[in-house]
Amino acid sequence: MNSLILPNFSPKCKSYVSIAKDVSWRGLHTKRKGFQKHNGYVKIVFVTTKGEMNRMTTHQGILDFVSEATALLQPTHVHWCDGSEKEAETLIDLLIQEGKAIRLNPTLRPNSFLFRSDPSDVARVENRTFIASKTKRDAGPTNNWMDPKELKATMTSLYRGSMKGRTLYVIPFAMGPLRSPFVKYGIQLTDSPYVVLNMRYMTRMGFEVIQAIQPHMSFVPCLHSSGYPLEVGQMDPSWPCAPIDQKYITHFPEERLIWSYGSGYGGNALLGKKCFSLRIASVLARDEGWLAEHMLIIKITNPEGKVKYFTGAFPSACGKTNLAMLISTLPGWKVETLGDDIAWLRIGKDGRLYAMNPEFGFFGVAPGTSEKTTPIAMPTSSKDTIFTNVALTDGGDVWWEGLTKPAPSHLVDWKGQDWKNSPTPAAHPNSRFTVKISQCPALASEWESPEGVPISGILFGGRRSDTIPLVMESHSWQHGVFFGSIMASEITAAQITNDYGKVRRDPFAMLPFIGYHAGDYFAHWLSMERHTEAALLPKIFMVNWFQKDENNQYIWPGFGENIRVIKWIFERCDGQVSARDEAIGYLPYQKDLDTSHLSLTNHQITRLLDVNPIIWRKEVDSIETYYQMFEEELPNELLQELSDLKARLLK
Ligand code: GTP
Ligand code: SPV
Ligand code: MN
Repeated sequence: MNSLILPNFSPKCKSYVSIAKDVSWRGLHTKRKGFQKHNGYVKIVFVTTKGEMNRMTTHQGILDFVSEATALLQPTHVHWCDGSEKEAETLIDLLIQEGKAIRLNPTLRPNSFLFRSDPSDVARVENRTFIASKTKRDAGPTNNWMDPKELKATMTSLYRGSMKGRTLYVIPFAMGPLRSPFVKYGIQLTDSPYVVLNMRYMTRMGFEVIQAIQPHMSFVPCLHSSGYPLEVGQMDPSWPCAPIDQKYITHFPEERLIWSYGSGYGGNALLGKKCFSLRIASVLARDEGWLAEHMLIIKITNPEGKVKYFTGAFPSACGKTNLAMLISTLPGWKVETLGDDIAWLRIGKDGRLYAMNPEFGFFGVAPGTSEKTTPIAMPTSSKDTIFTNVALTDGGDVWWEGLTKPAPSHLVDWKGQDWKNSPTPAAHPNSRFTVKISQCPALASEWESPEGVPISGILFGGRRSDTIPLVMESHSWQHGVFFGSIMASEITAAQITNDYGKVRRDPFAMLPFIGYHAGDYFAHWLSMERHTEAALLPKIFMVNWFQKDENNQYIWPGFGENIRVIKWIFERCDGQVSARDEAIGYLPYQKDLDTSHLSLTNHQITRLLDVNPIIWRKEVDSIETYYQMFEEELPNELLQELSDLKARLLK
């Protein structure tokens, strides 16, 4: 262990010193060696296994950020996270002691824990998520905008004293492998030990990271408070958070700054994920000429041993993790994982588009995950896993809807209540598991390649019970960007809203994650073609595993069988198969889509690959209406694609 509690005090920040004087350390590092006088300030020295260090960093920006935030938040303790095993153990012991975590049966699920969130704090809160760019125009029509000055004033008063009675954890983290030229750094301050433990799996975090942030390097300051200060004698709930109207998940894109208040859950609180790697990173990407996307990354090997890499953008809870961990049902075809949620894409020296996963772990949806649907997820989460809002079995293991049939006769549900075949779900529909990506047995060996991997094809998808066929390919890059811009999906439990199941447009699966004007974002996607040769860019496909029949049943078996669609896509990228040139794009000839040994009727296969002009004319009308929100900022190329589609449908 090498941990250090307090940095050298910045002489600029007297308030920090006064707080430090009050520290009586009872928490994590009991081996206090003593107080020392240093330049007139009190310095606390702790014993660490790497010897005595009097600071984690000399980076003045980091020191100032921590000390100014400390003065505002007024925590009782400050803890600089080193990311060590020992530190994680200490934190989990503390959480168990406080009744905030449950240790699962170590013989069934070693070193794994269950957390139950407050029932009001179960997913990202899109209507409390803000892009506070200087002008409203720059946030565009898809974001909630607030004036940055006004928002800062509101939040500063919420933040003031909001860590009273709590420890402030300083989490140095990196998005991307440390040796990658594209790595980006962040410093998250949080009062949630649950967040620390999750960040430790989801990002590269701790001592090595802070050492890597050289004094001249920039970092994204990420401030997170659960919004539940503890006054003396006050009871600490098992999941501290603020009421919904006091939750703020906010981004200041010009300053590359993230402020989050009041929620402890997922993308609201693990700030390296959606806030940094998508919302802020999309702004960096626009300025620097790359793409930050809500995408999985997979490696496909065909029976001849030929390898291709693909990315896939599907909205939340629409199958990225499942596809990333697919086990092929076709002999000789293999899928390996490089990422399940976020990809950063850049044009490489050879002109091809390369993808890198900036994350270090999975924060996967639990319900629907089973030996049958996602066999790889089972060993992945068999140990060293944090579960949130799943059910607890009498044997001290976890359970969720879809894991086994029938359900165990008795469970404790995600709210901590007895559950016996009750009609309400035992696990919350957005319950999740957090694990290091390295625990995935299907991980591709090149997952940490510093430059990323060259992409042959991009898949866009969503939940559509009709309209979108099983698979289609775009006519061109521009037509592919049109595909991305018109993506739509039925709303899932991954976001808090009253509109579950309703179809909404979710361009590029990025609706809640584009950190600037979506019209500019479309233009940025179109511009990639100008930075390389069109032939070197990936081909773009739209897929839909979710078509339903008259009885509301999925027609396509999905999951492992999706390899059949991937095979067609692979072979299209290789120029091995031809395609039907339809009004909406290139579609497979039935003979080229391998449906052997599936119990699909001819009628069903035709239906899956059907283009219904009547439905599509309605779709065009709906796209026209949707496009209006972008006004003058909608790139002409997309309007052109829409009018070309309309003309083709009328032929
Ligand atoms: P986020 O982590 O929220 O960004 O989502 P994700 O895209 O990684 O979602 P995930 O893969 O965890 O999606 C889970 C849901 O999609 C579960 O309910 C699965 O049962 C369902 N799902 C995934 N693949 C398929 C499929 O091929 N067919 C059907 N019918 N359902 C699928
Ligand atoms: C999503 O909702 O797309 C997720 C989960 O991946 S969260 O990190 O909570 O945003
Ligand atoms: Mn996601």
